[in-house]
Amino acid sequence: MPFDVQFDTPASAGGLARVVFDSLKATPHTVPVPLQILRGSPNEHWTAAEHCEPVEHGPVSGHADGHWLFGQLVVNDLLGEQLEQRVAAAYAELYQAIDALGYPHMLRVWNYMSCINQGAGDSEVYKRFCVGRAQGIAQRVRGSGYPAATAIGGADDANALYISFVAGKQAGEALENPRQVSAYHYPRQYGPRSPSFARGYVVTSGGQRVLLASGTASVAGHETKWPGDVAAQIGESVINLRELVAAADGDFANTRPILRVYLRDAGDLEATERALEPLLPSGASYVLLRGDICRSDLLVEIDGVFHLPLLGGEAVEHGE
Ligand code: 3EB
Repeated sequence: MPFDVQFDTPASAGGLARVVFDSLKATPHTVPVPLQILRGSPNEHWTAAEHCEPVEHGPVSGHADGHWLFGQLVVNDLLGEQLEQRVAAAYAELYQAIDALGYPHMLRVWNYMSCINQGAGDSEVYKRFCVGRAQGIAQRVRGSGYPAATAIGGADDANALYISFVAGKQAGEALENPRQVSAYHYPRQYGPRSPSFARGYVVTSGGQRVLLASGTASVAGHETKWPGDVAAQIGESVINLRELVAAADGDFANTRPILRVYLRDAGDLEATERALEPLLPSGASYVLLRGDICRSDLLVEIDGVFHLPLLGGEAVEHGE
């Protein structure tokens, strides 16, 4: 198993990361997600097969086990004229850090930022974030492609960008969704620079495969489906997740995913649970968080981790 993710474990030392929801405070032992919890666990615990040690490089800190690195970086004073430059600098530092620490393959990135939908047209914070991110990772994206990613708004008063990530000593495989235009090929209407992320990323190790699913919303082709209808958007999002799992040769119904569900309007909580519960595999667990989705007509987004069976005929690592 490359790594495992569980909700609601008692605070314990060790592991790759303890992700704490509804928190603004990064500590050497915790990775904050600055979004209010509407339902579910206060934390996510990422564990690894090997012993984990703290690592640090410049503004990036985290834990690593020799195969995987879970790290974080907080950008303060995000908003203002320098937003693109600040994001670009943060991403450049991120990629410098994973190189220097010996985990050069970026697998998965979460971006939680203040005021994501503030500003009109190309001046919207999310679109400017995309410009900065693209500048910061220019030349740095390797053969394995872009990482999986999430970009969600919240903690508007914090005026900050909370980046957390998983990087690997070895690359895995970036994955696209056949129902969706790749985000990095979105047309101009969505902003001056298309979003730099893959729909998912698959890592294989120790005979196991793990799919890290990007933020998945009600987008088919490149268009928003079902504006104004949260239940229908959930249906479309789950179809997209199912297709993504199928693209990784998995069977959605037989997975036990650990999900983060982001909801724009806390008043949609009950409608969301009603729509979501029957669509998820029985082994699924999720936390519901209050967050703004990067397109203002999107009401809900879902990301998470799926453990998949090893593909038939694939070599299992030797040496055990
Ligand atoms: C979409 O499908 C919804 O910019 O990192 C989802 C996941 C979305 C990640 C990102 C944006 C990002 O286009 C938006």
